Amino acid sequence: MASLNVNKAEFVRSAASPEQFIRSSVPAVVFAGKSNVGKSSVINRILNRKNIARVGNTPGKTVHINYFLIDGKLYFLDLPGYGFASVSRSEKERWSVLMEQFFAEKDLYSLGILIVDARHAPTKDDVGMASFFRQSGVPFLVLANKTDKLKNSELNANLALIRQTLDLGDDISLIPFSAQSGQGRDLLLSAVTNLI
Ligand SMILES: Nc1nc2c(ncn2[C@@H]2O[C@H](COP(=O)(O)OP(=O)(O)OP(=O)(O)O)[C@@H](O)[C@H]2O)c(=O)[nH]1
Ligand SMILES: [Mg+2]
Repeated sequence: MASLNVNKAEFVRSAASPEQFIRSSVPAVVFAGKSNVGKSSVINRILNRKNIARVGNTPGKTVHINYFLIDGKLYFLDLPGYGFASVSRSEKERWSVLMEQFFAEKDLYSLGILIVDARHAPTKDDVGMASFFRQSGVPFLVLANKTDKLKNSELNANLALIRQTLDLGDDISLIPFSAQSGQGRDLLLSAVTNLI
């Protein structure tokens, strides 16, 4: 298997509009999910970094598409989160325009990672995002993040509910994950390393 040195990661760019999107033959992984679900934290965990992707207690911390280049071989894209009720209307509008522009263009990414909250049933927006990924034809997988906040006895039932609500076929991986404890990191790392 190819090797990826995750300790060689750099922030490259924050894209606020299509002319700033990176178009390259280097494979790219997008991290999508509702605001505050832990997209930036998952990236930090994979990269063994505290805060290369900025983490916030305030939902809506990530507002642009942030590009990280890993070992010169792979991009990680930290997307702004959806579904945060108390951001302003113009802010939401800006978000949806940017996301539409991003997802309307072909070949901007080669693997989608949808992060949902392991503790709860997926939201309507999560369901929409999963169905979007499914229809795009680009491979994707789902992380159920924040498992550290669940009892082991609750986890299996929640995973079944997530699988059912998002209508995930048997071919789609659903990985229990904790950006806090590192659960699931090895599985995710091997999935992204497969791209290079
Ligand atoms: N307990 C626990 N907390 C987590 C985990 N992952 C993230 N968090 C916390 O959840 C909050 C949000 O994390 P972020 O990584 O900023 O979430 P995000 O999805 O990038 O949020 P936006 O950029 O606003 O869309 C922070 O307080 C994190 O410390 C996890 O696995 N376990
Ligand atoms: Mg973020």
